[in-house]
Amino acid sequence: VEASIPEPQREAWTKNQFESFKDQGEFEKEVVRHVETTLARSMFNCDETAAYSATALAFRDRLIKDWNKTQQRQTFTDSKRIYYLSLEFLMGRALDNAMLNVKGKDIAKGGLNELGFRIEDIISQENDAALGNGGLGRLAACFLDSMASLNYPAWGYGLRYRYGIFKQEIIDGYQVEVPDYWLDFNPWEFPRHDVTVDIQFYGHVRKSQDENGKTVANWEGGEVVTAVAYDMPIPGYDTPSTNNLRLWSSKAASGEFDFQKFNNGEYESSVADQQRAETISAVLYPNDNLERGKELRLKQQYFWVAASLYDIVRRFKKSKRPWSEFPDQVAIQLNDTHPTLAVVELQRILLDKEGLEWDEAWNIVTATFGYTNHTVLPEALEKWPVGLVQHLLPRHLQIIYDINLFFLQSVEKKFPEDRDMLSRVSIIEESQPKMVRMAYLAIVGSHKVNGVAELHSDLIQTTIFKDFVKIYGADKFTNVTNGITPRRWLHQANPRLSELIASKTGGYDYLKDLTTLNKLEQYVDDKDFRKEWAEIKYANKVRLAKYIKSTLDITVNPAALFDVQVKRIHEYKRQQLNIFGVIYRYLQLKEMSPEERKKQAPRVSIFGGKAAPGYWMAKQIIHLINNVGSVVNKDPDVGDLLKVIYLEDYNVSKAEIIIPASDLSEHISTAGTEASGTSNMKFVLNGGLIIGTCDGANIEITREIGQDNIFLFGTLSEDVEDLRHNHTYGKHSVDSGLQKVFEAITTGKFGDANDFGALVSAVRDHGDYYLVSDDFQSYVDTQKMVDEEYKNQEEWVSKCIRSVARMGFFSSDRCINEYAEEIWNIEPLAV
Ligand code: Z2T
Repeated sequence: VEASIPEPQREAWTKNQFESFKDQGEFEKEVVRHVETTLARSMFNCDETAAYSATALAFRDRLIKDWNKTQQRQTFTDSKRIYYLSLEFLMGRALDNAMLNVKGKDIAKGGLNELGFRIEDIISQENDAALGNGGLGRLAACFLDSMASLNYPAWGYGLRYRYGIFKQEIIDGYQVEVPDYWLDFNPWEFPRHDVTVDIQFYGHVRKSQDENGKTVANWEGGEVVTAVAYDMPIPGYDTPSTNNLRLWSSKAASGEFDFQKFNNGEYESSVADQQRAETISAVLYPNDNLERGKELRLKQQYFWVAASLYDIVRRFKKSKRPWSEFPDQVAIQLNDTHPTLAVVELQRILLDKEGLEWDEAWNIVTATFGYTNHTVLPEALEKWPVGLVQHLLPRHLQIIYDINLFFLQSVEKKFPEDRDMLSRVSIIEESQPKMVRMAYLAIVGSHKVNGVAELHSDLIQTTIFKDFVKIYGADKFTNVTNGITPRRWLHQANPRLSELIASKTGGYDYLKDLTTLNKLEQYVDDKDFRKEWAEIKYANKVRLAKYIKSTLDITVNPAALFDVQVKRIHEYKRQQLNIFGVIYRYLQLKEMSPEERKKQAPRVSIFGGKAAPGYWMAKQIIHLINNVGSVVNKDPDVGDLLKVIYLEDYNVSKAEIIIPASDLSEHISTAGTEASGTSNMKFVLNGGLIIGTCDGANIEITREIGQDNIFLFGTLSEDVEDLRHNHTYGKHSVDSGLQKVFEAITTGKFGDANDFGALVSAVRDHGDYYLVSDDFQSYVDTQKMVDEEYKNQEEWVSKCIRSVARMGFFSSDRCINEYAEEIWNIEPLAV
């Protein structure tokens, strides 16, 4: 590395190697300096907000040096970079993570104590960076952590939303959305007012001849919006590598036109233009697994993609390499189809701006991109009306048509006798109105397509993309099972368990190679170890119980089984199955004699998660859960045996409290619908068991930890189609246990029966698309097994330890290494 650094910079380079604070004194001095100068306050006046700001700034100073050097090293060595394009990055809080990654948390804890603060209070001052909906956005955040920790030269590109996912309040049992303005004071972002890109929309295409008589396309007119870069440092764990997350913010272009308007006294319309421009990056669309086809969303996508590609191409051009080497320097991963316009934009740049021939350009494009699919749900597959694309991006539509033409010609050549094939695989759906199928465009424009768990990757190859497997061969399609970062999801969220694990596995190196967790297996039968393990779980449950008491004023018994389902509310995730099961349990308890009741295992059913604001059915589910809670929780017949809790505003920082406190968590989607799931991995890694269907990553978790350590139930994905078919032909009657539940609901036991009519009739009268009735018996029986097994605590804890020992596979480090080898062809940069 040294030799590749130009002489003048070499000295500066070798100074300032990776270091945290020398000692507590140095940290305190830095905090005081920031309070007194950067924040212009006196220590006398330093409250928790100021202490947070100063601590964050002190750590930020440390990160900046490593960050700069990482970027310089990548430039000097001219390494291939991976660019991860994602409309969502669900980062959560940054301070705790930064302290742990640079190994400065103990110093900070002591220093803050000395200054009169508790570190947990300071950490909790920070707003979550909640620029995502759920699994897809959190996966992107885990990937950033792994890419930095493994020293890959990687950039994330996204949008700097002024409002992240809304905050959820529960008022009278209903979800209420409150805007999440999170940017008030954000020490983790660096505005780069000098890094801007002008982005064009609308207008028209004029063809002309260049000096060689070649036809060239000129995209003219329309309007321009400026993208401004905001950078966030992404520190790796125990390495100086600090990568960059670049988020684009929109503002009005300061062109001639606006200036004139301003001078002509058209002040109001000039301000209106400004606001219209800023609208592009104003708000995150709050839908998980649903696309609604809004024009502003398409604008967001092109704005972000065009700015990012401009940036990437600009960086490549500095290397003065021939275009043919672009894919040797650049890999771009499409996180779902949201950034698919990048395929078209790169082809446009190469064709219209750089003058390459179609085939040469197209070979570069397809060698550069990889596409990750995250769902098979039809309502989530992106399609844009041709007319809208034509209007907003006229040149792009032409290029899409050309891509489609060449693609269909090659298909016709290969399958001359299959008449329907062309219309089936066409990027343009010949519907009314015509639609651009973004997933097909992403497949055609990429060299690799992957699903996110084995079952999911098999399903996409045999269902929604099966024609493309015929066309391109199976090698283009692959699986990369999702993973999670053990730094945040074990070490940060569950420090005591992390410490216990470190004491038995030879220190914290397990955080860099999670497979070494297997050393724990030899302690499964060690009574003392089991005791310590159980004590930690209990302490985590006490912490959650306190949180429940302080936010909801409900007392829960930490000795009860904590049964948790926290994730976005969606019919396919089947929170309705869970709450119907809870009602069934309640009805059984009510029927029992006091003696019988004494034999029952106490349970706390904990729910959390947001419904998309426009998803009426999901909101009905939230309402039902809350109403059941208000009946059950005050019923003296039931007492501690059953409590039903709805935790408000589930997000990353709350997950860090909830997940370590679970005994049992629920991952009960209709088989074949949940692409992977990632919270299932988090719960098991924190020593909780899971109840789940044979879906997504549950299947691989079972393979790794063994079927004795997981509670599986329900229909298999290969049977789903037949069952649904039976429903539509009326060959179906509602499960008898579930009928009792419905009777309780419809007789008004949980409030106005009319409120929940739709939830009941979805199952009873409208085909039960998510097979709630089919799986009900098996679910209830399996929950009964859980109750029995929980009574034998020694055995239960053994299962938990054994499971954790076998979870090494689910690190996002393993996952990133697979992407790097199989898709990106990229190597870590030694430090
Ligand atoms: C999302 O969170 C997921 C898939 C989507 O498909 C969209 C969103 Cl916002 C378009 C989730 C999957 O539902 C989940 O199974 C998976 O674990 C996660 O992405 C990460 O791959």
